[in-house]
Amino acid sequence: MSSAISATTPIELVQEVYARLPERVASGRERFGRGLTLAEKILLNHLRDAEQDVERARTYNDFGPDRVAMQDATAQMALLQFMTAGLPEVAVPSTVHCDHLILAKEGAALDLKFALDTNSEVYEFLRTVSAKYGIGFWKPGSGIIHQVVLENYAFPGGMMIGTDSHTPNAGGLGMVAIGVGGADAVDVMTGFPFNVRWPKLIGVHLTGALSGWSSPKDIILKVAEILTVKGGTGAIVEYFGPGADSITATGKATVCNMGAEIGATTSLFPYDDNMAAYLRATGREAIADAAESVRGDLRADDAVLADPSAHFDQVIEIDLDQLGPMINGPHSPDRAHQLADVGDAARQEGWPLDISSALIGSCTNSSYEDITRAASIARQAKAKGLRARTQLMITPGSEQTRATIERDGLLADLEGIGGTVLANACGPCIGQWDRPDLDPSKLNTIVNSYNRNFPKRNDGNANTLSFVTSPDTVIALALAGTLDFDPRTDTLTNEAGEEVRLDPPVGEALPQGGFAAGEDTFQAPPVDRSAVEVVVDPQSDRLQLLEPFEPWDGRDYSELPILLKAQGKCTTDHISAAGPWLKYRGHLENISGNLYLGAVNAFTGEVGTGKDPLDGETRPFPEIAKRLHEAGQGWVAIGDENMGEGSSREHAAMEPRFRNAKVILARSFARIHETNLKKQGLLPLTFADPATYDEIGEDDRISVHDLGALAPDTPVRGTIHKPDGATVDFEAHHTFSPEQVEWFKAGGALNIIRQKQAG
Ligand code: MIC
Ligand code: SF4
Repeated sequence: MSSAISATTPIELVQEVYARLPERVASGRERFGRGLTLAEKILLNHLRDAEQDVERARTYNDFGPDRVAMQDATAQMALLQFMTAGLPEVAVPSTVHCDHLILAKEGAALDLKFALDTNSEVYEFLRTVSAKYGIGFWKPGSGIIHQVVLENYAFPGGMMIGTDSHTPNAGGLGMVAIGVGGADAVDVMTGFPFNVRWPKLIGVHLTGALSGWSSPKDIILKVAEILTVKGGTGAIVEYFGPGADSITATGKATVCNMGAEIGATTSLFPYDDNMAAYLRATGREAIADAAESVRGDLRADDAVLADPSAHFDQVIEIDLDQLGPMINGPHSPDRAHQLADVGDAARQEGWPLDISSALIGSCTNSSYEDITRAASIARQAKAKGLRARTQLMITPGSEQTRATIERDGLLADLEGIGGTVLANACGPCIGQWDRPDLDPSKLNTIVNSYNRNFPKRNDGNANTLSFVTSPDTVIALALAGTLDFDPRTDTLTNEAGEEVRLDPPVGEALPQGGFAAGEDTFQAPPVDRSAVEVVVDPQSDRLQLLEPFEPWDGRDYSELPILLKAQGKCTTDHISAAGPWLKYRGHLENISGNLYLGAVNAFTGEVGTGKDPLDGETRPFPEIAKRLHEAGQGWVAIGDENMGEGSSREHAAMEPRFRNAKVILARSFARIHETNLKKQGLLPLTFADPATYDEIGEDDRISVHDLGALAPDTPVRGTIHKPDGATVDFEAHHTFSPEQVEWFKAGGALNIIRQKQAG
């Protein structure tokens, strides 16, 4: 296996996938009695057993993905779990990418040096564990996982999983790329199938073409407005139509990337000339040639295009000619505004119009094309006597992109209007941002080209109002210094006091001089791996070896106290915050110190604190959880809609499990979080009647009955016990498949792998 671990996808792997594609597609058409969408073709081609029963939104199916990618903040827990399985090497090509742990403060060079210093123990662990188990290792400074994957590994018609919710970025190259928790990655790396429910299909028909100030980001901001943060749950979003083919590969990746924000399983575009051009420009001519030979099978069938509604569960029409620039926020990525209207909305809502910081980058928008467009605005702005009126920061997506935009003078253009270039990493997108000059007691507005804008996400400050938009709009707003500016209609006053207007951005899809290689940041696993030692210091406060969780004891859950009833949004950022807590991502006990710190207590409206059922005192949630754990007392957490929205981080499931949670009851769950809970042996349930949520009081207890009979498609019965002895019975739903019921009984999926490996 480790021979296949290189800095690119070997052509043999691609050829293998394409070799079985035509036949799987043909038999799929026969089986369904109709034409196939692209997503269906790729899924059918990656079924472990081609004959498996398949039904949308119903069957759980076993897939064999072509690769696994992990970023440093999630890889630690994934690989700590992998280590306990006792295998000599990973069963599928896998890579680790160091991108999340770099704090943005002074600029690229100093920040990277600081990160290497402060995270040396974790990097060393990841480097050696990768070397030991045959995993490719991308060092700090190599760039954001999804950009590195797009530039090196993604290929049309492939299937991959990644321990990060924005893994669907690779859909820009026509890949089914799914974000998962670490335990799912462990399945695949240990040779087990990837098990996921066969998705529904949402088709997005794109007509017309983008122009002027509109860019691919506006497509997904529009889709987020239409579908909302939960509208894509359990679905693959497939783009098609002439508008789809008019977008560059990196533009398509932007759209697919942010599909994570609508909860979609993944998003993808059909193979086209833009993808071929991108593959060729990134040194993958052989893959482009191979893709050409199965071109028809890398696009939806004509029958689908002729009658989309007969093939998709839902069809959305977007005319790109009519699509204007958009900006979404604050606090939720689906809170959409037309750029022209956001100033009025801000005045109405009391959001500061003044912008405190403008940021370009993240895995969503940091491609060569993105930077050329932004730089084109910067160049003309400088020529017209303008400068950024707010802090402006740029994070290149990868070392290759950074080296190329530096060579082509684009970084200089951005610096020319006052921009600062940060390290090739996630940085402020994940709270790795030190803002010493900010007064945290005052509201402040930031604009960025990122994807998520939940409270506290970027700088840990709940008073920061974050708006997501395209890099073009970020630059325009940075030059204006205010939200209330539309470059299509408004003018700016330059240094000489003249009114000037910005021309629309112009971009280049691919560098004319080819990509510059930049620094070599890849480490292949050594041929002889026997001598590699993986060290985890028992005294470490950043890494901790994992102990298997206890199996279920066969007893029903009786009168469990409630640790938390969350009100409104309870995303993974609310459950297990990132930013300063990222340093504990390899230490389950320490990171459990952040459990539910961002959650809003439905009984009090307070954030992060609740009533301790043991003594009635008010304490931070993680402290109560620790006390319950130490007292051997199981507990329940209650969530509202779309519980666990956002990240793939399985810490949001492992922490409650570690602290002795038994049941997580919610109105609804985000897909990855729900799976993560099941994987760790927890019981995620949804209220059959959403109003049951309202019935639950602070001092109530919850019972769940007949767990021995837990079975697919059968509701679970529960009881709410009131302090005065009254009881309210309720019904709850779940999505356990027969196999997943076994995870529950074993105390987590990993225990099953361990047993199989041992036995
Ligand atoms: C994010 O964007 O929230 C993250 C940080 O990339 C996460 C992964 C993590 O929490 O480590 C994600 O999107 O899955
Ligand atoms: Fe990194 Fe932000 Fe992308 Fe997550 S969304 S991978 S934190 S850049």
